[in-house]
Amino acid sequence: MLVVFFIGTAGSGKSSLIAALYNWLDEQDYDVAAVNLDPAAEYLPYIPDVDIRTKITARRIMKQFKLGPNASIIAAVDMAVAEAEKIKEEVEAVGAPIVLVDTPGQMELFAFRESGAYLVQKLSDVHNLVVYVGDATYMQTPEGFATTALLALSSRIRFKLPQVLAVNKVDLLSEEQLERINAWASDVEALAEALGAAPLEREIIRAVAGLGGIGEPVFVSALNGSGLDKLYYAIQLHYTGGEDSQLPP
Ligand SMILES: Nc1nc2c(ncn2[C@@H]2O[C@H](COP(=O)(O)OP(=O)(O)O)[C@@H](O)[C@H]2O)c(=O)[nH]1
Ligand SMILES: [Mg+2]
Repeated sequence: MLVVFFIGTAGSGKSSLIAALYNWLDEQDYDVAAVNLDPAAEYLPYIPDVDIRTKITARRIMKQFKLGPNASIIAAVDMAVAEAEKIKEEVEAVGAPIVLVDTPGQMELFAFRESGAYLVQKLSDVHNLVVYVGDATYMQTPEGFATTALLALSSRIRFKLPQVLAVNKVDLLSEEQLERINAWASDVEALAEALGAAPLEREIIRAVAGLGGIGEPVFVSALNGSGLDKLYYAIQLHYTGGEDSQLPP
C-alpha cells in the first residue's frame, strides 16, 4: 500500500487536489481510497472512504468543551490519536493500493504538533509520501515562494518522509509567472537575487534548497485537472523507485 499525505497551509487546495486526483485515478481504473483526517471539514469535494468525522468532529468538541475553533481542532487531532489503530484497520479494509490522506486545513495544528506526526506514522504503510501543496498565487512573489519552501522543509523535518512539492492553482497564473516560479525553484541564486536577500538569508535559502525544501515543483490545477498526470508520475516514482508499471501512456 502507498499512503500519500497531503500537507499544506489553509486554502492551498489539499482537499480539492485529493478530489481531482481521486477522480483522475478512478477514470484510469486505478483502485484508490481517500481518507479524511480533518475533523473541522464542513464540506469535502470528494466522498471519503474513511472519515475521522464519523468519530470526532471539531464542532462537537467546540460545544462540549466550550473551545474556540483552533483549540477544538487541536483537541480533536489529539483525540484522534486514540482512534489511530481503528482508522488504520478501516483503511486496510478498503484494500486500495493507493491511499490519499487529507489533513486539517490549518497546517500548524497538524504538522507542527506531536499528535499529527503520530497519526501520520500510525497510518503509514510500506510506501509513504507527503505531497506538500503550495498555492501558486502565493508563490508568485519571491517572499511567498521562499516562505512556502521553508514550510515545505518544516513538513519534511516533521514527517521524515519523501516529499513532492505540488504547486496548485496554476490555472490562475500566466505562463510567465509560472516560468518565474520554475526559475526560483531551479536556481537558488536567482531566488536570493529576487528577494534582495542579505548574506545570512542567502545562506539560509541555499541550505533550504540543499536540504530538499524546494525540489522540483509539479505544477497542478485541482480546478481544471492540468498536471495531474505529472503529479501521479512523481508519486509513482517514490513507489516504484522509477520502474513504473502502472503509469498511463
Ligand atoms: N482556481 C483554483 N482554485 C482552487 C484550486 N484548488 C482549490 N481551489 C480553491 O481554493 C479554496 C480552498 O481549497 P481547499 O481544497 O478547501 O483547500 P484546503 O484547505 O487546503 O483543503 C477553495 O475555494 C477551492 O475551490 C485550483 O486548482 N484552482
Ligand atoms: Mg481541506
